[in-house]
Amino acid sequence: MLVQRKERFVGAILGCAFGDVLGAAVEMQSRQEILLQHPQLVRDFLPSQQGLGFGCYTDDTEMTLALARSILRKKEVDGADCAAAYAETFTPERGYGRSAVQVLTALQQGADWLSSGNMLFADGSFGNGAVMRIAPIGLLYGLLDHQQLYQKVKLAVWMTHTHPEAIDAALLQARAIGLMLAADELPDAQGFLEKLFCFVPESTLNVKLQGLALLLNRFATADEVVAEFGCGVRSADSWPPALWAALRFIDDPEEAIVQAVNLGGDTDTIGAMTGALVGALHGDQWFPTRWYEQLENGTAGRDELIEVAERLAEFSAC
Ligand code: R7I
Ligand code: MG
Ligand code: MG
Repeated sequence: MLVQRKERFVGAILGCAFGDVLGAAVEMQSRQEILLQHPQLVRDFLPSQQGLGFGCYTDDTEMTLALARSILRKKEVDGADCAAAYAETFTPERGYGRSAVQVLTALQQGADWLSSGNMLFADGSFGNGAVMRIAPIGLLYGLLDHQQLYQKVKLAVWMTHTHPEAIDAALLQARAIGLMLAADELPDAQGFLEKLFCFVPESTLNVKLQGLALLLNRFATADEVVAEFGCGVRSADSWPPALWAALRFIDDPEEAIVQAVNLGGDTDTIGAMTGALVGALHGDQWFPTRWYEQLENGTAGRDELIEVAERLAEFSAC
């Protein structure tokens, strides 16, 4: 497997966008509801539920792009600048979480990024808004040692997510993306998970990872994955299913994203997280033409996503 580094950066960022758009039209529908309407699974972009244009991405990709832009302009992960970038980019129509809307509005009005993450929930949000956007950190810093990576992740998410579960999930996804980016052959699922367990000892996510290992080991079905994790907006309910789809369909990135989205629940986010993982491994050669052509391509659309991904790759080589 000889996929170039730059292509893998593009794969991860566009993979995120593809999963986001594919899942957005059925976000928060259960797997049963989706299968009833789409017995052959959702495989094509559908008109948006939220009134977004056809092929438009949501907050998952918007925040990923904002994080990437901030790193590129500061040449490092700067918490204050990340917060400013999220606030600048914030488009409420793109379907942000309830607390996220409040936090980003406050940041636009000058709130302090160090304390903004506790506005709605005393312990911080455990929503998956931190992990959904972490791909740029995974691509650039995913193989740093635990403490260094933790600091980068924390700076990128603290203004919206201070809950340990949200940070742990983002840390794991960043590491997983780093591992995918570095892999020169298709990773073995159990070996891959072994490299993640030590990252979050004695935590909710560690227990979830153990469960995921068992499911992958016995080739569990998508229904069993939904029964085990729920696939809701909570970080610990949605990130493990995204990793399941990536590892279970590791040789077929399009199928991995399709399977992720059709789990139901937080479909755009699960799809986005799976897309970033498989894209970091497979690069850009697998892109389905229909997804590529239909992805929005106005301001901050497909071409800009590709350009930012390529600039991240160049920055990583410095
Ligand atoms: O985490 P966040 O950015 O949301 C991301 C999700 C993704 O599915 C996106 O596609 C988008 O649809 O939103 O936004 P938050 O508002 O921080 O968290 C999302 C939701 O998680 C909240 O609106 C709450 O319903 C729930 N939640 C909590 N509920 C109770 N107690 C998050 N933290 C808590 C909590 O501590
Ligand atoms: Mg979304
Ligand atoms: Mg979502």
